[in-house]
Amino acid sequence: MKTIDVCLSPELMPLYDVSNRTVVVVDILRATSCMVTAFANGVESITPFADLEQCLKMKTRGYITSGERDGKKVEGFDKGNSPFEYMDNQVLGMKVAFTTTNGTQAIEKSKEAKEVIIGSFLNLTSVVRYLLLGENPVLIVCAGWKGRVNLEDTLFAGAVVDKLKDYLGLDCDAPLAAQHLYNLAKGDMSKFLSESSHVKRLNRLNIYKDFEFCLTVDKYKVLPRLKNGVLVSH
Ligand code: 3SL
Repeated sequence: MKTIDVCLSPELMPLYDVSNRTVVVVDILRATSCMVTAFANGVESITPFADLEQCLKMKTRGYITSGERDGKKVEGFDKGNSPFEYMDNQVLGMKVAFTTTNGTQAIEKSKEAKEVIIGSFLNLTSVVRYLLLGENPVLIVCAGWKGRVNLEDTLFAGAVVDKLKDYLGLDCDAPLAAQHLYNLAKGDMSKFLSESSHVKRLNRLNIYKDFEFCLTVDKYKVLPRLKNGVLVSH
């Protein structure tokens, strides 16, 4: 039976052999929600970078540059990490170079996987369908916060596990824990997350509307995937 596992922090990646797995990278608040929004709004590609300077250099090659650290847009970059900056033709047909505190670091750490796709609540069903039809064992990689576990990425992992539990075997207790948490939270995820560390962090930065938007389930059908180091959705 095909299996599904959850890596609750990128720091735990050395424990997993991903060479035969489909990895789903998730950073609900807000990197992967932003990426999914950008593809749904017609971006051509997103090149993820772990390093700020390398990302910024892509400006000279005609890329839109997106840079976030600690929740804030980095000086010199065109855009930050709010999904609302990637809507309404703002990135239509463009190539974006993207770097964030945790999300693009998690993508970087997943590059040895057989394939990498991008997950968020915004494209939950597209992710679930793809995993169901695929042949590879699955690993959901939660971006977390600077190596620490966070609730919102764990809830997304739990939602995926919950929908696939009758078809995929569970590798260890992390998917089980994520699934239980999701079932506790799913009635009101917004309330469940209101005390979480990153929601408090975003609130301190006066970022409120992104949180509710990133919890919207199945707003989009796109499924970004990594091809030769670049995210595309076709
Ligand atoms: O850590 C990340 O990659 C970001 O998504 C964090 S933030 O939501 O932009 O603060």
